Amino acid sequence: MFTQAIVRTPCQAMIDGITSAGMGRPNYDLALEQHTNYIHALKACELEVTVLPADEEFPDSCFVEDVALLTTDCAVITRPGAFSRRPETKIIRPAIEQFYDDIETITSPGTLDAGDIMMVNDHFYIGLSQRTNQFGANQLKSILVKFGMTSSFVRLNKVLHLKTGVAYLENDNLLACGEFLVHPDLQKFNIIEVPQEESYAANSIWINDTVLMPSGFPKTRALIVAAGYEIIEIECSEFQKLDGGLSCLSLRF
Ligand code: CIR
Repeated sequence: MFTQAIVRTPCQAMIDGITSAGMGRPNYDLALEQHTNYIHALKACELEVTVLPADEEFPDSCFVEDVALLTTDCAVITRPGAFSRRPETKIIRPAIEQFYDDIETITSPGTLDAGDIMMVNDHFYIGLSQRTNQFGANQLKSILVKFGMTSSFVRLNKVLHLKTGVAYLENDNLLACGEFLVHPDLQKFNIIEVPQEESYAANSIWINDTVLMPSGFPKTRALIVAAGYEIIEIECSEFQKLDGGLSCLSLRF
């Protein structure tokens, strides 16, 4: 179970955030409204939510998931692969210090975005991506070993982050699409296959037996309901325009 979440209010500069989506610039007011609804959904899942203030210096800073990995035993501040996002680690640290005594860090030449990390109990799948390199992955593996946790690497080729394409929904259920459907290391799970035309819905999140998913993906919704989950749908079009999704917008622990 998770009890806490950390989010950061989107800043107006988000309209200049990094993107490859080709969907146009986000509408800031709509993004704020969607973010508020997101916070309500986290609270509806029994989480206490720490809301950090918008920071105009960092357009992508609402995507807090990438700058830290919070486990039951340790916190790790990452070193984001995108140069413009590296200083976001400094502004997240004070919030994490409220909850963790020992904080580990990923250091140069390592890069790692925690959007590439999928937690399955005490095992962590680490995506090797455009943002997470082998140095960063090796560093994280060593940190996790110190705390009795294991990890394995998953190379990805087609999407930004590992969790762009997979979401662990607990109880051995894995929501997956695209290249991850056939990945040998993931075949041990009950795979819930997200249809290609709904691939954005693979970035859903399990929180205390409820699945938060983006709205507008009826086939995936039906599959998740059939697997026995309660669902909360959230409109997140403005974050999709920045290659972001529901998981990226919070740290849950
Ligand atoms: C970026 O490119 O870094 C942001 N525009 C989107 C980050 C999305 N984060 C995630 O998938 N974990």
